[in-house]
Amino acid sequence: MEVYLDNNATTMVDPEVFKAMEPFFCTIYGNPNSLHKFGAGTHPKMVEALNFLYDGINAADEDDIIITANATESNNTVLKGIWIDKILNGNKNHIITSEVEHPSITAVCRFLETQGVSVTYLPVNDEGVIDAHTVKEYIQEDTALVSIMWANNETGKIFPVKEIGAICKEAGVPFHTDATQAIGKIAVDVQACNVDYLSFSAHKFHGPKGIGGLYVSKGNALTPLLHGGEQMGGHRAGTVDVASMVGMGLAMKLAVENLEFENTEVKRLRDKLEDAILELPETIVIGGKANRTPNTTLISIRGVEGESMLWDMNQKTIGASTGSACASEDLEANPVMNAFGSDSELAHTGVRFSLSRFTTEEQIDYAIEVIKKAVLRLRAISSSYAYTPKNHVSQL
Ligand code: C6P
Repeated sequence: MEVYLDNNATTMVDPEVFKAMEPFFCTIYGNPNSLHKFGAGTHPKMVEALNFLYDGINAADEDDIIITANATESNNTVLKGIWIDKILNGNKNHIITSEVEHPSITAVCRFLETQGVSVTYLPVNDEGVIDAHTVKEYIQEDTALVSIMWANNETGKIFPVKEIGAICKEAGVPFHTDATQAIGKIAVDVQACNVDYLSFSAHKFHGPKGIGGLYVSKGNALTPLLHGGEQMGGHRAGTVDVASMVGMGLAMKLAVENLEFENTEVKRLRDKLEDAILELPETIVIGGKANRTPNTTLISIRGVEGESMLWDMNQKTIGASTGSACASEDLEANPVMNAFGSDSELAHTGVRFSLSRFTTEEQIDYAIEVIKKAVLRLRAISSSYAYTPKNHVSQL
């Protein structure tokens, strides 16, 4: 049996989405900016896709949704746009973010620091989230942007975006949230949360790879990252990948329709898997169980290297991860676990399991069986497990 439990890295394209994309490769293939019928023929489905995206995040008609290549591009567009417009050409010089953002935020912030920008990286509390009031404490006169993710990709922890949005609104500071891991898992409402910029990637919610979006609230347009043609109203140059845009739109619609299922059935299977692993001694859910996306669990299994666990599971055709897929070749301790103040052993023992609406009960039963055996095997040969005090983990 094959079991894919790495849906926070990417998801299978929903077959319905794939079917909707197919005509746009060999039949309706015109350039949407061409004036002839081949170009115009793409428009109805593009408009429909855009409407699904607006509805999916409750964007207002006057707001903008820019189609990008992925969340990485959306995040870069916001941070670099703010830098150009509010810092280089304005009187601001400070950005607030968190210590546990995806590298497409933190690496850009590190780059901006080399350019003289001051960045505050807020730590997470014991539960793995930012306390909204710390955002308020750190906002300064020259703060150009607050960028805090909606949900963490490794722990699944949901951040208090509504409170942060309200704080930013009151302070007159633009608020960006990376909602890449929230869409399709929990309800996302940009208006209710006073969001100015929001990033997402279609492949995290059963759409295709290579396409994403950036929501921009009315009046908050930024200098584009990509200059060129007049596509996207001049906000993002380059011919739009129509097939992928159509796929992303439908994937968003289906994601919203499946939210209830995600928060009942997918959550039930995640909890079943988690509870079974937690029956093993000296295992903990990093950040605790409260307030998480329904599909994710990051579990530390003392004495078991995350990579060894992945190896054993892979032998039995189960795919999971030790954290972010883009850092999986990096043998440094997991930065998210470090942000919790975990010790170095714990930081190497996390395994992330992320389910989807396509995960089945049989797959979870099989995974439980394999994981339990793997933990016993790996602990039996682990010197660190044999020789350190048994209550080590429970003290954390
Ligand atoms: N996280 C993970 O395994 P792209 O690659 O641009 O489609 O998505 C980037 C991205 C941005 N923000 C968050 C919160 C994300 O989780 C990701 C992708 C994957 O956790 C791959 S590194």
